[in-house]
Amino acid sequence: MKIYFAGSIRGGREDAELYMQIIKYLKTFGEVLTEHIGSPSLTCAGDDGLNDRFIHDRDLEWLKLSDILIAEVTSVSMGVGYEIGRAVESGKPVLCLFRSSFGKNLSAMIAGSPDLKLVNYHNLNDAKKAIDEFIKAQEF
Ligand code: 6K6
Repeated sequence: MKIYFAGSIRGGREDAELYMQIIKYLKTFGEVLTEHIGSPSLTCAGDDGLNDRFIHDRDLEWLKLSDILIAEVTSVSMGVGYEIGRAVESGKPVLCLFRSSFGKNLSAMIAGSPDLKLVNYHNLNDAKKAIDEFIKAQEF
């Protein structure tokens, strides 16, 4: 199974360590095409040498190749929202993981979408359970 993990980059890297842990768990189910999202060396201000058009086209290609999208949506990120919208439009199963205890409000465009699965969670173990259930529910 090919998995697209989406997490904030320019929206802020506060959760980068958590992304890394989630990606590590996702790798037990299949190939994570966006493993770099968890990298501590990827900063919101940094430049990894790639231009934006290249990143956009490459990431959309990976999204097309993916069987599912799993997004951590606690940090507000325009790119993650865009990827969720593109995945929903192409009929991919989408799981959004949100930590409501963090005190942020989730966009109504995610919280109100009937075309994705939204799970409120508190810690990594909760996230793992949500991932287990979501993957089990898919028909591959
Ligand atoms: C590197 C350092 C600063 O900005 C970059 C750009 N590099 C990116 N590399 C890979 N994927 C990216 C990059 N920028 C955005 N994305 C995609 O959008 C990822 O798949 C993330 O899920 C999402 C993050 O969007 P923003 O709006 O938080 O950057």
